[in-house]
Amino acid sequence: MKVRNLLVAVLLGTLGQALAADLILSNLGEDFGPASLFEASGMPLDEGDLIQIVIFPGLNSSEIEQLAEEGVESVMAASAPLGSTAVGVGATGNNGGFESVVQTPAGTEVAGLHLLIFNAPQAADADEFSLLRLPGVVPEDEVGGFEGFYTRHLGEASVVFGGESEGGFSTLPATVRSDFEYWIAHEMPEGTPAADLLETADPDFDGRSNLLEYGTGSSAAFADFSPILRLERRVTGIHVRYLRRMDDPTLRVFAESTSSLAGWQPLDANEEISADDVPRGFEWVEQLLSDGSGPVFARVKVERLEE
Ligand SMILES: [Ca+2]
Ligand SMILES: [Ca+2]
Repeated sequence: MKVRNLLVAVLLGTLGQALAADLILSNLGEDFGPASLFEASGMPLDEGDLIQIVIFPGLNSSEIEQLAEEGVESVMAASAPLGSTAVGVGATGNNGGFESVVQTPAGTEVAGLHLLIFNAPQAADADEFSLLRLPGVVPEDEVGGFEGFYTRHLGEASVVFGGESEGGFSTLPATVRSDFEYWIAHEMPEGTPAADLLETADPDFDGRSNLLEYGTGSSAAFADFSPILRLERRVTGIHVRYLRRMDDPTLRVFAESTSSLAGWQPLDANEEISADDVPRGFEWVEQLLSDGSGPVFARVKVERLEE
């Protein structure tokens, strides 16, 4: 008898571990009002566009709003996904419609549910997104043997990032901040003295000012030893090659040369641009420096344009 009781307890325990709350999300049905999904242009999102259900562990709503303003990369870095679904799935293939069943983690109460909606089947291919907040808490699992179901309709959501109209919700182009102040605040640890955040400061003691690191793609927080400017000898002569930030219109990143270490001149001839194998917002620049017949010096300069 005792053995049998033990077996039942073990079995129940196993069931309890395996069960999880099922979260059912949709924008189907008329009772909840209109809640279709559109692009910024007003067209329904295509079938197959990605909808990611996420939570933001440890973040409050104003911190989440700030992340959304920074762009989709910041949102994704701070969020944890719960399954994924796509526009048209479970909605008889209708563009702009979806229905999704997602299992929440076993044995945990889930609060702060959000929907990330992209205008492409993969986040990396999307140039528009919206972030919607769902009310309520998904309860803990039913440990008595029945799975918990928690149903939410898109019409109950509120916009964190994106557009909203009578017809539903829409994605918007991502707004990625690319200014120096934003960059340096994320490069340096919290509590860094203000003097170390200046454009002219060199908090990692590698001889490169923060502005130079910002413009040429190195880190303000870690000493960099790889050269900013690489020289390459080719049949046509000696070429320079360097990384240049392109997403900040207040910045000018350019190479200069001199044959006498006096009278540096901007190197503006024969510029070749390549976007291969670069961080987002950067490009490789290659320029002919000299035919190799005499001594020549080159350097990269980063300047702030007058506003
Ligand atoms: Ca430095
Ligand atoms: Ca550095």
